Amino acid sequence: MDQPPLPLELIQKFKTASSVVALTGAGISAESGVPTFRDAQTGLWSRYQAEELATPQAFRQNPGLVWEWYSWRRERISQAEPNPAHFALVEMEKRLPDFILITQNVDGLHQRAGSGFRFPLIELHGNIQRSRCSVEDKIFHHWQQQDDGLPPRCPDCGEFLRPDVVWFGEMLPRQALDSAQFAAAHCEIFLSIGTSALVEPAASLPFIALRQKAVVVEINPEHTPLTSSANFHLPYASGFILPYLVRFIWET
Ligand code: BV8
Repeated sequence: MDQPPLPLELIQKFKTASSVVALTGAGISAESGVPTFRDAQTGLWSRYQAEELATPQAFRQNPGLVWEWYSWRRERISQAEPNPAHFALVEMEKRLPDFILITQNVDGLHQRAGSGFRFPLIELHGNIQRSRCSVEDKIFHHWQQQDDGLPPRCPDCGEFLRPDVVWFGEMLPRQALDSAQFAAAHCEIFLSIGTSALVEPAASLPFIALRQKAVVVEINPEHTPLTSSANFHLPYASGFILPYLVRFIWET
């Protein structure tokens, strides 16, 4: 695909901007081979909707099934590598006076690409590489996998471990959400990248930015509930357009 037309006004805005926020969703990891939430589940998971497994109710009813789903996802993520979109955001963090990355993703690919080395990387929905005691909330980075088909147990209290992620119907970590909302309320440019803009409260962040007259840019091949309100909609894959954007801003 030849060079995409990037709006000159947007390039100019980036050259003078002092604070930029990027919100990412599952779409930024799609080119790393990590299926998005909208993608159909594959294999034995094809009979389940992600939304029905990522809930406290599902874990209460069938902890083994939910734990197994996360083990399967963790295994797939371990075979994935960050893609050019992840690395383009690391470049932005290097070059911009102020850059906050907010992710809805739990795959840890932004950290593996190097994001968060200079400014906060806000994980709104947790991280699948961590588990926590389902009662005491203590965090574990390693655990002994059982062969009884049930989640491992907390070594302190014996209750099941659970993935350290935010399930549907659960509150987001207060500090992460406060920081994300503050960043959206004080930035000059807000990038919404690879998200269907459906899951709240993350989906409200670009509208907080719009209310304070930030320039909102949506990067998504599809249209979403944000598209009609965004100042710019770049209908391309993030792994294609973000490296171009970085090159145009700092190399032209
Ligand atoms: C909350 C961690 C307060 C887990 C996730 C009724 C009852 C209860 C709650 C609600 C309710 N109604 C509404 C709610 C609120 C609910 C919600 O928003 N539901 C939606 C579905 C309507 N939210 C919550 O429950 C949140 N908590 O509100 O607490 C509360 C409490 C009780 C009652 C009311 C309120 C918690 C939400 C967090 C859920 N956890 N993840 C896990 O991963 O297992 S969210 C999960 O969904 C992922 O994090 C993922 O990020 C997200 C899906 O969104 P996207 O990231 O956008 O991914 P998606 O697949 O949807 O889209 C991908 C996009 O990428 C597409 O648009 C595609 O076109 C694009 N794309 C594809 N390829 C590319 C690309 N773009 C660019 N380049 C590409 N190459």
